Amino acid sequence: KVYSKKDRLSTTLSDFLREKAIGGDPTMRDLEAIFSGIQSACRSIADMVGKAGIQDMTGMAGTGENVQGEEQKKLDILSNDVFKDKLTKSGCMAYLGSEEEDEAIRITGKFGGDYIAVFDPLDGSSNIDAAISVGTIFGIYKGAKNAEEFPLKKGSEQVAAGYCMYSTCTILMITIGDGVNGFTLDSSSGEFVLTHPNVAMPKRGKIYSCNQGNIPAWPESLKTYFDKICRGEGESKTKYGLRYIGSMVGDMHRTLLYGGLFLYPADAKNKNGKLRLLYEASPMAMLAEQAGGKASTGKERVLDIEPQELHQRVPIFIGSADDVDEACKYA
Ligand code: AFP
Ligand code: FBP
Repeated sequence: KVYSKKDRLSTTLSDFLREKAIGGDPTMRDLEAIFSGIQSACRSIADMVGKAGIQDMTGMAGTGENVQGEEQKKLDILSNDVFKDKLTKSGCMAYLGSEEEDEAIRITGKFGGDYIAVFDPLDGSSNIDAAISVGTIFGIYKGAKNAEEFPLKKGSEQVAAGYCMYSTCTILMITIGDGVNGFTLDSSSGEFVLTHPNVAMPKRGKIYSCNQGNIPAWPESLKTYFDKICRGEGESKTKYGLRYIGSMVGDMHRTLLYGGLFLYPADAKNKNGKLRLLYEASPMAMLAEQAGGKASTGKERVLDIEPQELHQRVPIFIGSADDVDEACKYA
């Protein structure tokens, strides 16, 4: 659908989803309920992130390390609680898998449903104390009602995915498998308003985004690729510039809008890269593909990976289609 500026700014996320559910498709009706929970959780997290400094919510929780071997911040825990609560109350969930929980959570009883949500409630949380952008990432799957164990599904089976970025404004970017649309939180009405309809990533960008401190541990072929794009000697003959926040949501938001390449390859220390397949790589890969881009491990499409465990890591090359194709030749 093509939106005029007036249409777009009068379309909230709830309107957008309700319109899609009007045909009576039961999955769309469920997604309406799930996204109602997600937007409510994101509103609360945005509020907490904004007030972290004045409400003593910066710093470590003192709970020790999570299953990733990372110290949990106070806001990691609070965001996780909010996200779990709102998703559960959607009444659609069978399982929840969170970065902050060792094991997946089974939802039964009156709130139990057929869907799986995997999420990182506050990704990039090491940036919070410096008031730098952070975000929530999520992927939604269907078909878990009768599953005895947490069903591990390929990213290509996601029925929806998205992220919410808490930055100069709060933006929720979503896909339900028919393109990517972005909604900005209007803090006066509390509504997410359609500000980024039908997002299309440029086929080629001129920005790369990676932790350059890891380059000495990269494979030699990737170092060659990197040298080439920095000198303007890559396939596009453009000299690339670096932008790296260290908060995947922020780095991916820019990549979706401006194009370019975000990469976290395997290196000598991080044999499978750093980013988590289920609640970082796969949701972002679905968004990238739905916006015309690509996402690869360097060897295979991220969305084709059969996951082995909830917290599995994968190398990732994601962004503009031509940039991902070029980088993968050196991966
Ligand atoms: P934190 O949530 O611990 O800050 O990790 C964020 C993250 O998983 C992802 O958002 C970034 O892209 C990536 O780590 C940055 O990792 P480096 O610090 O190794 O560059
Ligand atoms: P813009 O306001 O045009 O984005 O420029 C920002 C800036 O002056 C500094 O904030 C920033 O440190 C620098 O440019 C980045 O420059 P480069 O693009 O060369 O890395």
